[in-house]
Amino acid sequence: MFIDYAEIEVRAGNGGPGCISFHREKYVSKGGPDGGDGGRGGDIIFIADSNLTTLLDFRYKTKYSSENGHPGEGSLKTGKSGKSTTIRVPAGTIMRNLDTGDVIADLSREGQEIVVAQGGRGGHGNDYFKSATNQTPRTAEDGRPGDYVRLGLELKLLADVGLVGLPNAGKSTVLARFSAARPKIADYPFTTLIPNLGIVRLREYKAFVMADIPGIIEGASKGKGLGIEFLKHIQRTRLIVYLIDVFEGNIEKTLQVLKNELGDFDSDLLKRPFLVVLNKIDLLDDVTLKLVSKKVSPNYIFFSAATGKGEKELLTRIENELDREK
Ligand SMILES: Nc1nc2c(ncn2[C@@H]2O[C@H](COP(=O)(O)OP(=O)(O)OP(=O)(O)O)[C@@H](O)[C@H]2O)c(=O)[nH]1
Ligand SMILES: [Mg+2]
Repeated sequence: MFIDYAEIEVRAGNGGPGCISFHREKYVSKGGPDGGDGGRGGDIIFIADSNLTTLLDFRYKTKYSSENGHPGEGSLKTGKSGKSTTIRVPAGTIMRNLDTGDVIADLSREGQEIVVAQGGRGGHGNDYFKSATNQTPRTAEDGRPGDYVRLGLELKLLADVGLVGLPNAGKSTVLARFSAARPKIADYPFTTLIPNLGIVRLREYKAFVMADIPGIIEGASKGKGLGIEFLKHIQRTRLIVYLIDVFEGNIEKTLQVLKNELGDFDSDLLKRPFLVVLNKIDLLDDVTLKLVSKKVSPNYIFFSAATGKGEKELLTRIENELDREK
């Protein structure tokens, strides 16, 4: 499981101070107290947004606060409340109070909202303190402090798309092409030792998570190569992309090898929607390319992670599959 994690501090607004004031009017002497209460401080509110996919922003901005309540005023005017701050987090974010360790919220549903820190109540103005024995109170209260909470945010990132292929097929190159992830890429097998994850943005509010995992060889389920323990990282992906080097002598056989290994690990993986992508087409001349395309299923996608040729079709096909799965 990939986990995105961030620690932040939030501070709700303090209540505004109460006001000390006495009623003043021409020809009226000794007006009574009329200091109003301070306004409430603003809250800190979190809301789940399924368009967001990472907690990355929270590593850059770690402190959040809300406006304090405004002071009370004469003529019994209550101060204005401070503005609350609403913070959007990816749906699926779990929030923990770092000081107590308690889980405060599990914002799993889109639009779900929670007030994590409450603004302080405003202080009473002097009008509040008048009594039979004290008709001219000269005291007012300060506002109460707003809540301060240290929060741990945790997001389990589930890959939507898993790249599966023999070593050297170009899986890491694909991830690097489409996302900001920078996995190691090299011209030898087993470059990737642990899964990498990247976010592929399709357009402003549409993105998916792609996982690049180590190469798989025949017998991997029996421990050959790097084994297949890491396949657990794609167990919950919604789409599997088999990436095959177009130079492979026998594309169908390679596909079968990959499927067999996946099936040995978890037969459910074979029921998952999948695409077959033939990579490195930049290395073929047009004539050879045509010959290959006649030999394989018309559903296969021809692509070059190096030049980007065919990327529009690939991304459209991935998007269609993911939309269908929702
Ligand atoms: N010409 C060409 N070379 C490519 C293309 N895609 C990847 N390569 C090269 O193929 C080699 C292997 O690429 P990687 O992305 O490391 O392959 P991988 O599938 O992640 O390999 P492992 O992590 O070892 O399983 C590198 O030298 C890449 O530069 C492509 O579309 N065209
Ligand atoms: Mg790799």
